[in-house]
Amino acid sequence: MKIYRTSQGIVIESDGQFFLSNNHNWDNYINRDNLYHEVLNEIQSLRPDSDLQSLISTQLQAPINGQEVWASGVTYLRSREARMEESKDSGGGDFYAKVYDADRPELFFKATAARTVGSGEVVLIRRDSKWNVPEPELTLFCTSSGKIVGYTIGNDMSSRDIEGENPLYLPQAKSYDASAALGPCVWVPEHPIALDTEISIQINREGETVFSGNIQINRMKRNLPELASWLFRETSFPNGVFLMTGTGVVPPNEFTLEVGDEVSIRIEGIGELVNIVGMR
Ligand code: DO4
Ligand code: MG
Repeated sequence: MKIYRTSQGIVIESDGQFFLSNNHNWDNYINRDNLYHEVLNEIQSLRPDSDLQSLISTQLQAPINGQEVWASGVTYLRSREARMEESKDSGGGDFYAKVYDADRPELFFKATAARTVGSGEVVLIRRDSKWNVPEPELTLFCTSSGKIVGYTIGNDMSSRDIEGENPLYLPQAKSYDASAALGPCVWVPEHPIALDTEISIQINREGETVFSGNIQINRMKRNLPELASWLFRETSFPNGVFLMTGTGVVPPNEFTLEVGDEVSIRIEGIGELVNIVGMR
């Protein structure tokens, strides 16, 4: 089932039917280890309402409130190659090669809810960067106990020139206003996501596709519970946390985003996250 956050409340989609929850507290709602079964139970006492479908298209919000967004890095070979290329002049390449093979993954703080946008909203590129890309990433929702109960689509917007100049600039390359997009929903399946699930991205500019790519999550070097368990070492998340799991699709080096581009990321089972690129 899918859980949407809208300005009118929490909407549940199950087997093509839509239900409005009586619960309005997003943080309490999603932070439950038995989320799938509890929501399934809840909808037994709710009446389906097909009008809620239009509510989702007009009043959708990012599926985040009191959670933080964290991100994983260099979890796919393609990401390792891309980072090594972009940082070769600064001598930073070795760090990426080492972290790909190390036990401890690269995990970094990405965004608060205030810096995260939902589907249909604008993601930003920085004024002080000339080389920007979206990063399409399967994103986990982990409850406060560390259990993965849901999944969403994430866009880890990144400034490759800032990151490539010096790995210590990573927080500036990755974390700024509207640098994270999540949505359209939190998908809560009965069983963990299938490893042959495909992530795909398309970037359109003035009606033409200027980049597209795809990858299956089984190409990831690490497994999903492993990433979640490293995140929860010594760090607690009272409202649960979103964890982006890294990108396996990186456009060629000559590509950079432009204002007005439309970035569309699809993950089977979850849906589509669509954002327009802007600059302040
Ligand atoms: O080390 C840089 C960040 C890597 C990243 O965001 C990714 O691999 O997705
Ligand atoms: Mg990333």
